[in-house]
Amino acid sequence: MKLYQDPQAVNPRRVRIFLAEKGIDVPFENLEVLKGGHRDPALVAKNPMMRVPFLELDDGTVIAESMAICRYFEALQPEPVLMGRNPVEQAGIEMWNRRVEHQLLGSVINCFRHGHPVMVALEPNQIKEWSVLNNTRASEMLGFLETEMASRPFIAGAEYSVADITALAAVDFLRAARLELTDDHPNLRRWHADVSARPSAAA
Ligand SMILES: N[C@@H](CCC(=O)N[C@@H](CS)C(=O)NCC(=O)O)C(=O)O
Repeated sequence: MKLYQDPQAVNPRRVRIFLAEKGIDVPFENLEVLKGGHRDPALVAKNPMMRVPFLELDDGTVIAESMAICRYFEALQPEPVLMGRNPVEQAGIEMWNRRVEHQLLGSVINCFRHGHPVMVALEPNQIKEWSVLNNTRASEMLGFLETEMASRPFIAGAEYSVADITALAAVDFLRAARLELTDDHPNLRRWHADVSARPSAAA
């Protein structure tokens, strides 16, 4: 088994944190996305979508998409539970993970991809207005989450879950959208300090 990933990229970090929380050791094959490492023909043959991370199993099966990889490991090793114990928990965590993934992480990534000169390497047709709009969306989502986090310790409820992992990766990537947690986000700052103190955050 091998995880193809880029140590600098935000989506692979989600899987690295997930694996660290589970205490699962998977060998990494590191590549540099900004230098086109993921477009090497031998890798494209395995992973035609040309995105990282992707997981190659010993029988050659390839699993791409960060959350699909996390689901695989959750099924393989349920403890500690990161995706819910019962249908209601699972749905709630899925709901928050998707919200954070689409409205925060996705917005930060789009702001960066369409607004930063270095990202021309991956986004040759940058649309500056799309970058600006996504900056606003990310900022609005931070405001939404700030209100939500007044009433619970973790993103999806009383327990740490994969939704916290996605949110941590997104918040630590805010600088790419020229955003940060401020005095307007005391609840998010408290949450961020808590999840950052977990050893997995170093992954
Ligand atoms: N939906 C995918 C997104 C993966 C993704 O976009 N990864 C970025 C790095 S964070 C990438 O490989 N970009 C390469 C490119 O855009 O060509 C996931 O959740 O894993």
